[in-house]
Amino acid sequence: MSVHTTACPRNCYSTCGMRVHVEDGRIRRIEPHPGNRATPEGVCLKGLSYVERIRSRDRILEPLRRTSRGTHEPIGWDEALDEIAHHLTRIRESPGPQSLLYYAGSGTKGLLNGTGLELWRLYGGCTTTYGDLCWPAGLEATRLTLGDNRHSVPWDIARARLILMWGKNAAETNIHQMPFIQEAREAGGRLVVIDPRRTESTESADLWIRPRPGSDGALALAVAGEIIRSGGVDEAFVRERVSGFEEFSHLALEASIDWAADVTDVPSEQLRTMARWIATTRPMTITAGYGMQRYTNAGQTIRAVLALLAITGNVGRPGAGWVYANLQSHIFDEVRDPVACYPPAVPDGIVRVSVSTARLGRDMLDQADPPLRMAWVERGNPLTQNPDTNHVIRAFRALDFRVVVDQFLTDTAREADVVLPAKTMFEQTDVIGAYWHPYLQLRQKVLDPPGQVKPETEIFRLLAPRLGIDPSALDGKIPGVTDAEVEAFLEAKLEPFEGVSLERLREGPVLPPEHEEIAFSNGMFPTPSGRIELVSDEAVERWGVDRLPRYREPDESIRRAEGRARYPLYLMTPNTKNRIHSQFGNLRMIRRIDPGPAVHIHPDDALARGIEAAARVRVFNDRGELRLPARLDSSLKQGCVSVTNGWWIQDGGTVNYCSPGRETDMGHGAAFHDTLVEVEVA
Ligand SMILES: Nc1nc2c(c(=O)[nH]1)N[C@H]1C(S)=C(S)[C@@H](COP(=O)(O)OP(=O)(O)OC[C@H]3O[C@@H](n4cnc5c(=O)[nH]c(N)nc54)[C@H](O)[C@@H]3O)O[C@H]1N2
Ligand SMILES: Nc1nc2c(c(=O)[nH]1)N[C@H]1C(S)=C(S)[C@@H](COP(=O)(O)OP(=O)(O)OC[C@H]3O[C@@H](n4cnc5c(=O)[nH]c(N)nc54)[C@H](O)[C@@H]3O)O[C@H]1N2
Ligand code: SF4
Ligand SMILES: [Mo]
Repeated sequence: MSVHTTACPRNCYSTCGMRVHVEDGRIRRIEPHPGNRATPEGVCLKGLSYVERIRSRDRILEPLRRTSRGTHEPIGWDEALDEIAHHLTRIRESPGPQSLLYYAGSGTKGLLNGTGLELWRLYGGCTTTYGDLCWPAGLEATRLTLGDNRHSVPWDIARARLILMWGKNAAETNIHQMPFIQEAREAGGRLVVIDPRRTESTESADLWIRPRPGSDGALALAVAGEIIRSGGVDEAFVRERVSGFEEFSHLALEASIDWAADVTDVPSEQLRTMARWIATTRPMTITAGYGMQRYTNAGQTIRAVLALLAITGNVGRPGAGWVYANLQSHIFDEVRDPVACYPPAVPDGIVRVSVSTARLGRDMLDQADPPLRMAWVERGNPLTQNPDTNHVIRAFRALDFRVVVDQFLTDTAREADVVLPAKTMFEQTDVIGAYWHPYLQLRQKVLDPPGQVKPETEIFRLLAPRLGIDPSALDGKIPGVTDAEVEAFLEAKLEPFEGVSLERLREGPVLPPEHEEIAFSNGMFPTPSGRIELVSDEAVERWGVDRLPRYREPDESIRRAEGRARYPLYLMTPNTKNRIHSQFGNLRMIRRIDPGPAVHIHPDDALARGIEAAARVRVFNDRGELRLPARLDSSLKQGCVSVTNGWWIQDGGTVNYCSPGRETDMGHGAAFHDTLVEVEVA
């Protein structure tokens, strides 16, 4: 039996540190790594399901080629790579290398993820995406306000006396945060959860506020106004650390509680209670999720929510602060600098960054000079996960040739001409960061890849000579194929960072250099004014929004007459405990718990439509439709329906048939939740 340090690389707040016990080439046990102070409880059910996942009989173990019947049959690596190289060489000549779309999703974390783009640069170029499906409106709003995306260590929230969990369902999506919140509550702290749905997180709340979707900006402004009126402002802090308070306070004072109660559909009394608690309780931490920043007004919403911390002096102090994204461990990539999410102002002539992730389908179809001919997809399942599925399908089908690298025959892989088998987290060593806790961790190789599986870096090494790329050009850009070469490559990347080495990472999680336990405790904010900015000229210049976080209805809203008339219901598509987006749901162990998609609808909304429990219904709008069973559910806010995100088309339909290919107001995020639908008996 050997025991290895590793970490779960899913796009998940927790990024659990773990120790795996391996015997006879099999994982026998997975236990928490004691060096990760944020995840002492160990992995979730998904983590345990890796034992099934890596050996699943549905796993792709060899390259596959699509047949004329639309099924996939095995082919050898040489044949697969020769065919791919043939098409790549053909399109490089005409219409040019940028007719290749390189699409990389968030299926796994790792420093080696960057090697793909290195290959395409050597090939001659490609087209790729900008923006992100996940969190960028909030990242950008945070950067504009605080100057940087970092927060205090996860266990600091236990010191808060008031916690606002805003648009987040940590009990399902960040399970390791809940014990720290519980600790705060046991010490007398209070928890307010702001979510239109009743969730496992709202169950522990001392106050549960359920706003109409997309209206949180109005809520935050009115609560700020009430705090200002009641004398709850930390004047010394505002004087020293905040810029734009005067202007902001005019805006907040205009936003009356009665106005906000009407806009948000939250009783005035609850808004007043929330304001009173904030005005009188210190320290306060706000832990904000990514759900509420997938609206067309979301960046401005996040700015308004951040203002509640700024005016009450709840930044840079123990137990206080903004828990959104802690990018302190992102020492390598460019996520930290959200400008990397934007299309470059000056194109480099090699990589064309011209496709918005949020508008993937339409933008793919619209590319010209050259138009797109071919796609290479890795770590992503855009047919299921990107908005406006019908356009995404059309755009993929309009190409000459598609390559998908994945572990399973996902909806996107099914469209591919060639599918290449992907490694799992246990089959190649890599270094990963996290976005909630601060640790750098080693995702260590503990098993050889099964069947014919090869890690992406090896695929690139094999493909390069077929594209006429001299192998020496890959040095320092793509590691060699042996384990020792991969480790040497990683070691060289770690070299500039003091105290971070493979040797130390093999022992356990490592804090990044210059780690800040309490974020912004030095009172320095890297904004233009050096202070927390409630007014932002950059917001105007870059995004064309108001310099103040003024409230605006989302584009798709029942308060806009044109929306309400035809499609009166909000389609919510939250994340759920036993899957990460489109991953895990195909495993038998998970299926047993969550066998298929269903739409949850409030009994009154169901009654008004003649929908009975378990009836088959059609959820639809102008963009598309889903047909699935209904579940009557009084935990939903009336006027909202909900289908969990991540179901495959082959399971009964992705929720994104109905969502719009539309960007958020800042950061080039995807406004998934600006989605109104109607439901009827199918
Ligand atoms: N188990 C599990 N964990 C995950 C993931 C997963 O798929 N499964 N995904 C990971 C990833 S990539 C992400 S981005 C995060 C996402 O996890 P979270 O940050 O928790 O975000 P969501 O689940 O999208 O939404 C959270 C809550 O926001 C609520 N919400 C929706 N609209 C609004 C609104 O207008 N106002 C308010 N106040 N609330 C609203 C929803 O009802 C939902 O309960 O989780 C990560 N962790
Ligand atoms: N309607 C709606 N849509 C949403 C959301 C929502 O809340 N509502 N959430 C959005 C959010 S926050 C996110 S982050 C995205 C996530 O969407 P995606 O970025 O597409 O991520 P996943 O579905 O997690 O994984 C994509 C694929 O990566 C594969 N994969 C895993 N590891 C590897 C590997 O090592 N190599 C390769 N080649 N492949 C691998 C998996 O098998 C999986 O098929 O979805 C977004 N879509
Ligand atoms: S999916 Fe998230 S909670 Fe589960 S093991 Fe991985 S990092 Fe931990
Ligand atoms: Mo995400």
